Amino acid sequence: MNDVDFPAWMGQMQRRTEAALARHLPRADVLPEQLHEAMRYATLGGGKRVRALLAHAAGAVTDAAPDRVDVVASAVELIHAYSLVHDDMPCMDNDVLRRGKPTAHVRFGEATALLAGDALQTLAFQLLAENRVSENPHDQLAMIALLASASGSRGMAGGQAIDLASVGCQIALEALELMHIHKTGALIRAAIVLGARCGGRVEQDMLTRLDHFGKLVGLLFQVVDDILDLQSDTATLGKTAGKDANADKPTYVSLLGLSGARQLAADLLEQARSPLIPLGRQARRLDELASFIVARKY
Ligand code: GRG
Repeated sequence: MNDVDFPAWMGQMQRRTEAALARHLPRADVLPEQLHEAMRYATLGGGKRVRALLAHAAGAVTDAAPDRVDVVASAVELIHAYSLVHDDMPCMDNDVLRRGKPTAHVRFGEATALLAGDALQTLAFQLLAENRVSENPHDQLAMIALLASASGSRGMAGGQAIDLASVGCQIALEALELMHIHKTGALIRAAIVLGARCGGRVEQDMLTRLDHFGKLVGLLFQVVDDILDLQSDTATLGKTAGKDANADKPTYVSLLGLSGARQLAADLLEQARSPLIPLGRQARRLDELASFIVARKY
């Protein structure tokens, strides 16, 4: 698998992630059927799986067994799917389209969507508690704690709270960065560190480098997301384009202009690559993923 080119590797890993998620999610014919159907609807059959790809690419740096990485990659994708379900609800971003199909609350109603998000989140932690992802039980507990803090009030949920509070406000670039380090960046960073920690060959210097890469790539992801929100269209994105400007949300484009945001993305890409250099060829999928994040069209 290491010999194939990047698009082939990405396709293989996306299919692998889809299969792992399909296995881990409750079957739709098991009670309560509608809740399980909503969980599967929100998680399967869409999404780039960037976080799972990053986990596998980081696992390659520490010679992690792909079966173990599947577990952390699935857990992170379940948290991501839950965040999208809740983010799309009328009490938050109030959107009707996600991954090219009606959002979960449009399809199943608000109460079921809320519960599906809740259940996706708890399933993520159940996976990490029930499946061995590290030789050392203390390390495994630390990995569970890492995912919890990346998802909670000091991570993604906290970033979302800052985001909701910043609508219609003028904020400085540093405040925007702080918001995105939490809202989008924390889970991306966790995916990378968790993937690496599945491996047997984990050195602190390696983890520090990967974490630094994750922080920069998380920001990069958001800068590109802001550019796409303005530049792309709803059909390509699979979600409503132009949402941020319409909602009067501060973005990298609103603060820096389009060319400033593009320049920032180029700078962040260059900075993100640098901590990978001493990790050599085993880090090449991470490097390729950083480029993919910049070049992506949706
Ligand atoms: C509700 C607790 C809670 C948090 C929501 C992540 C998030 C916080 C909201 C999503 C809103 C949003 C559009 C954020 C911009 C960055 C982002 C996470 C985009 C969607 O991620 P992709 O592009 O989606 O990886 P796919 O569909 O490819 O998985």
